[in-house]
Amino acid sequence: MKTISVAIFAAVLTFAIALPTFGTLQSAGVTGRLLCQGKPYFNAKVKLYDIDTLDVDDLMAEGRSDKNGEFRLVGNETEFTTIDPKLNIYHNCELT
Ligand SMILES: [Ca+2]
Repeated sequence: MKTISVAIFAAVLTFAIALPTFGTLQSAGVTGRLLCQGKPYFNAKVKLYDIDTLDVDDLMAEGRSDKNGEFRLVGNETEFTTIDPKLNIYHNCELT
């Protein structure tokens, strides 16, 4: 009985690891310019994710805004269903 339990566990693990290799490779990109109180916002961290409902969102790309406040991200993800991109912007710009 103990041998059978180990075999089942190994099969489930293999399926979970093999799963991301199926599906369709999809891409998403975003470009933008960040301003803080009308001035270019330099060095803000930006991250492009694919929102997942059953597990942690997938990070597809990350970067920082340049001296003009501009950024550009392009990333890929393999999914069975259509990817659901989201952009996170990390900044310290305070609106007054
Ligand atoms: Ca995903």
